[in-house]
Amino acid sequence: MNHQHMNKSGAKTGNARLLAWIDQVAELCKPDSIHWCDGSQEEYDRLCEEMVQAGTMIRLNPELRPNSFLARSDPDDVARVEDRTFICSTTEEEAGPNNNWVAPDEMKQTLNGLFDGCMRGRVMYVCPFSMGPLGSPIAHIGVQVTDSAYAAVNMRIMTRMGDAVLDTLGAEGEFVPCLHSVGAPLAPGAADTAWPCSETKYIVHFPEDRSIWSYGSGYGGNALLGKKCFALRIASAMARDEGWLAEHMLILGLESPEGEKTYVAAAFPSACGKTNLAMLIPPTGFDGWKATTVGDDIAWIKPGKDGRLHAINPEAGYFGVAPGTSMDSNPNAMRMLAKNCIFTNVALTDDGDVWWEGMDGAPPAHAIDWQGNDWTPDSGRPAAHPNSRFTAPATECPSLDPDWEAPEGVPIDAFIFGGRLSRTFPLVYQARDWAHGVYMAATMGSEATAAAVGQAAIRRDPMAMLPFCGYNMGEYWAHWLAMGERVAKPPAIFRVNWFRKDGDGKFIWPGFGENMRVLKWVVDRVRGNATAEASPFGLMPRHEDMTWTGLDFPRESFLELTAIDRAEGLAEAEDQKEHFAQFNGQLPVALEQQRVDMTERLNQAPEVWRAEG
Ligand code: O2Y
Ligand code: MN
Repeated sequence: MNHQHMNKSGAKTGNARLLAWIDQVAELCKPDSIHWCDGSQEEYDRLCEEMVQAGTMIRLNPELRPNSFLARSDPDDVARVEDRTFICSTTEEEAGPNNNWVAPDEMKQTLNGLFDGCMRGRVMYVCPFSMGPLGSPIAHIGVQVTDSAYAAVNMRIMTRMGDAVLDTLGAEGEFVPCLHSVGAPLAPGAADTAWPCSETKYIVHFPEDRSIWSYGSGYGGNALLGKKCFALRIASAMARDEGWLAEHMLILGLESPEGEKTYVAAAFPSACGKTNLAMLIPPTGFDGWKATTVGDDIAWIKPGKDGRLHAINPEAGYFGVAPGTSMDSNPNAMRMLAKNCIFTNVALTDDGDVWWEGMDGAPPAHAIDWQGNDWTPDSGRPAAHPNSRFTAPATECPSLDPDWEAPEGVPIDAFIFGGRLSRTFPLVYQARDWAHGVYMAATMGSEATAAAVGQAAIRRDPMAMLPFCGYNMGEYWAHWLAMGERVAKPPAIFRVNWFRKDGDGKFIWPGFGENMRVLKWVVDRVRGNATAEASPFGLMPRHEDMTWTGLDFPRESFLELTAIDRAEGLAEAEDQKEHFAQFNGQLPVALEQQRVDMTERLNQAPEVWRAEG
């Protein structure tokens, strides 16, 4: 076996635990060779070129999309696999009803069987990576071992990866071992496929060991282990033990014309437009305001010496959904994708560029779809897979915040939680206090289906963390409640809903850049510059509390958008009972008390409450 960079005297790391783990993994997986990724541009270019030669990636037209590639996955390997994702804590109760659980010993036996010889005929890439700026007190190190060059190059975009991480790790440093295999060993002389993977898939987390094993998939969150597996599932358990928060949140900076900067962190369920909000451009009427991007998906948040919570984006790139991204919905993202990107499962145009549904302009007359077949607008099927993705370096983002790599993070003044709800919930409201805010976040969710008749069921996604919390959600809520006590100045908490519909089923709120109007009220509230009206749900703006320059949004529409129907509110409070009941043994009493208090406020409210002042 060829151990590049790795011999007794010349190893690039003296970290005994890392070297021992690599030896153990190599012995189990039996790769043909081992390559320690240095993280250089040359290495990235070489691996991409090798994948072009192997048919795994297509180089896009360099004149239209310089240094960019298209990969097409196996049609059965196109998304995260939640039903194959496991949290293997010692007891089932520790994992909670929000996770799939198997006893750690039993799972290790299964995995040892699957990983035995799984890298035969392949290169084993060792990718040391830092989640967060190297050396930041909020950052943590991981090492991903993978037999996928696609995973290795994506990890170079999504994390700080390579030799510099080994230097920071040093001889004694801690790291999270992340073992990944596509689960497709190659017999001697056998031809490879463009996207090797296995029908058998396991995405497994051991929160007590702080380790990750992923088998069978080469796609996204299943394979780029720094992201959902480490930065959310394992990190949420670390955060509970160490007194911080690992959250599914974007981080956005908002700078006033006077140069006052306010940072907010916002959680929305997957595919609710987080990247759009993270890269928002203030609309007409907000001259002199700037919105800047720190992160679009994950925030690690620790108490600072100043009594505030400080956040970093642990990632170094964006793995965003392509369909729907356009100059209309997200001009910053479109500019970001001009070069140095990897696209996965989008369509290929005849001039060697990419295309997806919802991109600006007319669809191409002909393209090659995400499965490599001819496609025309009459084909009757999408050209790009609905979960097709771009992987883009953060440094390509035009709205990147100047402090996005500040080692101490940026101070967070507001947490914003949102869902996709066509009724009942107003545009925005503020929590009365920390415990009320935790309750608002713990009960958030989106409609499971369009509400054709009556009230659609809400699929609850507390803090947008349901698929990502690495332990019992009830305990996680208790941790959130406790975090409010750990800092002198906890952020204010808000709920938003961009998706309320009128009686004709039309969205009332224009959304996108206009969401800045809501953010401005949030900023005004945390700075003590705006008043609010107490409603049964929380503190709400009146029409006159918000900035309307540049948008004709009549007071009547605003009242419709913010009205609270008592019967709908009470039905919501009743529905929350069932949600809470799942976490019975671990449900903090403070949250049930908040539910009771809201019911009480609704019972005392008029049939329809309006923000009329
Ligand atoms: O399907 C996947 O593997 C990607 S899921 C994803 C990717 C980027 C950001 N967020 C998500 C998510 O599911 O929340
Ligand atoms: Mn996400």
